[in-house]
Amino acid sequence: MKPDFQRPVSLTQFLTEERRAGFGDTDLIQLLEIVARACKRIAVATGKGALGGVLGEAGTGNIQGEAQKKLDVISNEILLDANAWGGHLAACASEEMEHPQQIPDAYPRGGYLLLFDPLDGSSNIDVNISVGTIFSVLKRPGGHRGHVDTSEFLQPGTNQVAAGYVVYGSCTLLVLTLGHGVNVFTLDREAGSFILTRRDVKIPDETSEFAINMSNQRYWEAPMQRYIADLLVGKEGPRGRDFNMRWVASMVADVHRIITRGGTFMYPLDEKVKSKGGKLRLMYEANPMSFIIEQAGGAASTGRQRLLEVVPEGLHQRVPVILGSKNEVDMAVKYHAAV
Ligand code: P6P
Repeated sequence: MKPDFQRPVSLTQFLTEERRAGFGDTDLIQLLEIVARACKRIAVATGKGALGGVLGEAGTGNIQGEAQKKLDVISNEILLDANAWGGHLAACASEEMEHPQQIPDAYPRGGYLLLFDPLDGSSNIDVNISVGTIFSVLKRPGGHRGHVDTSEFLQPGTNQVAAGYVVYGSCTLLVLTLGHGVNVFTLDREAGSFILTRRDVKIPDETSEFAINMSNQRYWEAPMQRYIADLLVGKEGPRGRDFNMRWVASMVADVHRIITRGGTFMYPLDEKVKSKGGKLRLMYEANPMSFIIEQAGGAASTGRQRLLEVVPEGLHQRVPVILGSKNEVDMAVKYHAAV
C-alpha cells in the first residue's frame, strides 16, 4: 500500500492541524500525545521479551478474575504514570483496576476521562503474537469537581471524543479517531515518532472474511449458529459465495486486519459467558473499537442494537460484539432479528 504522504507528517503535526480545524482542544491533544508516548514505552517493554524478564505471569489477578501477565501490570503502570501530572485528565479507568484511578491531589485535574485496556490479548505475549493497547476518551460530565465517581464514566460509546489502539506487531502502529475519520501512524523507531502512513481509512462494505472463535460454536445462541453455518456452507448455501476465516485471539490484531482490508470480528454471547453479559468489555474494548470501525465506514452491533448506544451499568460490563464491514454486520444482525 503506497504511503499517501509527500513528506513525513508526525502525530504532533497531525494533531496540531486537527485542533486548528476545530477538532479537539489543547487538553485533548496533550492527552493523545501523552498516551502515544506511553505506548512507545510499552512497545519497548513488550519488544524486550525474555531479554527484559517481562514474560510470564505477574502472580496477581485483576478484577476480571484473570491472572495478570507481568506486562499487563507494567503497561498499566506506564499509562497511569504518564497521565498523572498533565492537568488534562480527571481520572483513568483500566481493565486491570477495579476502581478508577484519581489524579493525585498534587496535580491539577482536567476535564477528560481516559479508559484503557493497557495490554489486550496478553495471553498471546509468551507466544509472540501481536498484542495491543486500546484506549477511549470521554468528557467529564458538566458541573463535577473534585474526585471522580465511577458513575461519571458510565456514558454510552456515542459520547466518546476520541479512541484509538496501538498494535505491537512487526511494526508498531497507532490507529486513532477524533470523531471525523480514522488515521494510521507508524512508529519510526529510529526517530521515536509516530508518522502518518494512512489517511482517512475506509473499510469495504462487503467482505468474505470473518473472525470468530469456532470452538465456542455449540454454546452460541441460535441466530449466531445459523449465521455462521450459512457462511461455512459457502457458495452451495444461501450466501452463494465462499468465506475465509481468521482468529488471532487478540482483538487489536483482528480489528487491525479489518481496518486494513475489511472483514468482520465477532465475539457473540455464548452459554459460558452469558451470565457475565459476554466476553469483551464494553467501556475499554468494544466501545473504542466500535467508534473506530464506524468512523472508518463500518458497523458495530451487539446483534440486537448499535453497540455505541449501549447504556453502561458498570465499569467492567461485558457485551457481545459483531463489528466490521457494514453489509456483513447488517446481515448478521438480520439473522438475530429473524428469531
Ligand atoms: P478467546 C484477549 O484476552 C481478548 O480479550 C481479546 O483480545 C480476544 O479477541 C479474545 O479475548 C480472545 O478470546 O476466547 O479466543 O481466548
